[in-house]
Amino acid sequence: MNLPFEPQRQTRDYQASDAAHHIHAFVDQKALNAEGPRVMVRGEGLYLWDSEGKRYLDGMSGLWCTQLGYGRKDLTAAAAAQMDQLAYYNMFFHTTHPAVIELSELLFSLLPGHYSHVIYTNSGSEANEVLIRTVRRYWQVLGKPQKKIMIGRWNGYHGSTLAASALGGMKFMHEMGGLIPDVAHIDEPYWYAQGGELTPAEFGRRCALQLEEKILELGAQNVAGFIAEPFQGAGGMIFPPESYWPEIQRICRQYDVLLCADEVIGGFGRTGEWFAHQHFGFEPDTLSIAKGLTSGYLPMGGLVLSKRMAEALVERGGVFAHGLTYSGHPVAAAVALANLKALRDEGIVRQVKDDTGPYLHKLLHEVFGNHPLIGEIQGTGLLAALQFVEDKGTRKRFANENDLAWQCRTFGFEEGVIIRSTLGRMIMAPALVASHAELDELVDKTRIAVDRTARIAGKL
Ligand code: PXG
Repeated sequence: MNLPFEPQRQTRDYQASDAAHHIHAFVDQKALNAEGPRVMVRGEGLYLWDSEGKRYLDGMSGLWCTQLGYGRKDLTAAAAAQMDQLAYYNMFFHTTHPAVIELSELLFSLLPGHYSHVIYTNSGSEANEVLIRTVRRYWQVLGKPQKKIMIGRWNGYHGSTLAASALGGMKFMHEMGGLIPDVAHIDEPYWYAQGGELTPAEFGRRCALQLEEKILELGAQNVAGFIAEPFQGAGGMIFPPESYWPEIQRICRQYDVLLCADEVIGGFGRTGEWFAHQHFGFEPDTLSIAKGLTSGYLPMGGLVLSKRMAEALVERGGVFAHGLTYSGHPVAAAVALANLKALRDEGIVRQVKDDTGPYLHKLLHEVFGNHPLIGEIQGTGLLAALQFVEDKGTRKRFANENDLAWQCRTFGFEEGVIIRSTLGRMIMAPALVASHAELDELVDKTRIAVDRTARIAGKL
């Protein structure tokens, strides 16, 4: 064991109890029970240790959220101090508290100037639930209550609760009780898989024009908002062509449809900008945030509103019948404040943009630029996807690309690196504090996992 601690129980004992009590996320539970999940017991910086003492470089920041890495003493100290002082209070019935006020001051100092208000939640799914009601309320206040329909994208991901999964475009989630009325979807801008003979720019415009067609089909007078991730995360870390966002923005403005960016993954420095919409250069009306807001140390999310929306809701809206027990929870707020201060004061976001992001992408292009299994390298900042391909000339993908990617992920675990597999793409999103040496290790171990996968795919 290379551990500075001893796990308190045997791995098998943890696994048996886990199997007895848990339904895990997105998994065949019976199969997982037979295999037994890895039991993670410690984290420090970019590294995790499991109950067997094996060390992993976490190339996914947990679930795209531990911007500062694990084990930050300033965050634990902020939580402990706030717990001592005021462990809980709320924002109901005419009360507030300093932790949430100070967090919002800092949050809005980091955001572009046209945002002014936020409704805090405990998660990204909740942020998107709140989004639907807030957007509909906004149109009611403006005297257009029939504007109710939300348009999302196929293969988008906005969370796992009922309305959030309906906004998302994962059909297998819809089939498991995940649909609500007044939601529609358009295609995702995934050029590599769906672009055919079109250039990326042509394809980006084509995908954006689907929004216009959908709005006209539904009637602009019925459409409340369009929600999308600036780049798709869970759906494969897909970056739209450059032509996409300007056209989407034009269409939303033209038809008076709110542009709602889901920044749950893209927010808080991931792309080298504070928010991913800044990287792509568009101006959403709302931002759904979570994950990196607290570096994942405590659950917290929120819905950020533009001044225009907030002004209507505050000045003309009267009572908004909405509230969560834990909105702006003081301990989560104190941790978020410490987290954002660290990201700002240690220059971490700038470092991702100017130094570590370009360093990672240079490495990836050196190692995978001519790799027989990799057809495309996408991403920016500390965010990258490697596309598996069977035939580079035609961009033909493997029929079993999902299995190959899962196999690659398993090889990664064996090599001591955690990378994420999605349909035929391998994703990395390491903590924003990653050093050059850690990025070297991430790419090197990923290369071993990809080479092993290439061998079973007959490409090496
Ligand atoms: N929006 C986006 C864009 C997300 O990625 C959510 C909303 C929901 O957030 P909560 O906090 O309710 O989970 C997410 C969550 C993956 C993975 O494997 C991605 C997410 C969650 C779990 C796994 O890619 N994203």
